[in-house]
Amino acid sequence: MITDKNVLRDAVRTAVNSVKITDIHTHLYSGSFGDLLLWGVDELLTYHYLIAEYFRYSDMSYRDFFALSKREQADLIWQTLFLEHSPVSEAQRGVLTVLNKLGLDVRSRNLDSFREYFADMNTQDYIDKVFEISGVKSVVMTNDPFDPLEKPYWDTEGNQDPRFKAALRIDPLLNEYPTSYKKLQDWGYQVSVDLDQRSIDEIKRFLTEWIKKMDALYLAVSLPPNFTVPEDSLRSRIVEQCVIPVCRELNVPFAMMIGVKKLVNYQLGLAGDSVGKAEIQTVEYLCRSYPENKFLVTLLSRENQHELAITARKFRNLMVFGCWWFLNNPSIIDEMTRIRMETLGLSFIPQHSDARVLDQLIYKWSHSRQIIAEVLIDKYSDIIDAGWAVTEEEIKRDVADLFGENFWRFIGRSCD
Ligand code: FIX
Ligand code: ZN
Repeated sequence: MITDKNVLRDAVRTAVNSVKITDIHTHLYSGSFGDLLLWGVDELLTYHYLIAEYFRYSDMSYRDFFALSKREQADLIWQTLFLEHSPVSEAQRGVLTVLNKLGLDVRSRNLDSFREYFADMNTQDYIDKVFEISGVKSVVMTNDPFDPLEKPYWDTEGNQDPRFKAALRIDPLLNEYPTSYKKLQDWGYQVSVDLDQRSIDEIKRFLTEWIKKMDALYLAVSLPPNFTVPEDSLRSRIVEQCVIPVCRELNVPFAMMIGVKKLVNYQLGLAGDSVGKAEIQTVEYLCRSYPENKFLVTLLSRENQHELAITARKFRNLMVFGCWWFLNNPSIIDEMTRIRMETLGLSFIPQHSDARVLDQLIYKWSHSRQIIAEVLIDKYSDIIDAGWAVTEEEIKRDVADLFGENFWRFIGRSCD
């Protein structure tokens, strides 16, 4: 039994640093998806987070920047954010962490030498290397049949790498039905824009067929701050009449990622989205009205986090996850993890990476492991001060729960 604080600190850090992670939300693809999988230093440098940060210093026109090659964009970002200013933001620091953990001489500041490291790298070998260094054992992809670049892969060989799991992403169906219904028609689903009963049934068939086709672990959507159910809207009707019944029948969670204000600066593209406070009463309504359904929820606004944790106390069919996007910064990860652990104990999923570039698994998880470990040390210390004692096995159990088992248990599957 551990009661000594130094022994505790070592035991927690060892457990957190060695746990194999299930990363429940990413934008990565297995090697089966060809060029859809992004990796390497130029992809790291042109991550949309860094593009937004680059324009803080640049008066180049958006059009001129996006007309440049990826290499030319990376050169500009490296020069501006790393050489002309110290790279202290989380996304800037992340690039350094990746290069450092790959064993490169970061202090050389020689971008071309970093590029040489990747020049002859084989994709599959690099996937193996990144999984090894990051300590990730499974990632859940974001799989969108409405994406014309991705759908052909699912219509042929699909995913061949068991480390990469699928999640069916349905933003166009829920947020743009008046246009996306035409694609469903093209694919042979008898739907119409007025969402009659036949359309309801056919949307359910689409969801069922694609969840099975992908072996999707959950159904996911990102939603605006004003997302409301119930309301007199196509989205609300599709959620309650199609998504909820199919998810219940197939026993897959509905993952709601709420709070995105799309393209507040449309000229920035992916980097142009922003944040707004969500309506927690919609989460309450869905969890209360559909107790047989399971809901994975992450909210984008810092101001939503305490009420989301409290809502999870009210509904056992709600699993809170991640420090999403603009929240994925050390100061906020620390705050959110403390709020959640003090409110929910260990019954939540503290983090996901949202990685868009394979290499980001290395930094996003290295940084988060460190923060979550320190919160755990404080919480174990508090209960030791109250006369409790913990064992090394219990620490490993708790850490395994936070970094994967809570997810697999919640969805009712094992990490096969
Ligand atoms: O909707 C989402 O899955 C968001 O995570 C993305 O749209 C966003 O661009 C992102 O990658 C944030 O980290
Ligand atoms: Zn995402």
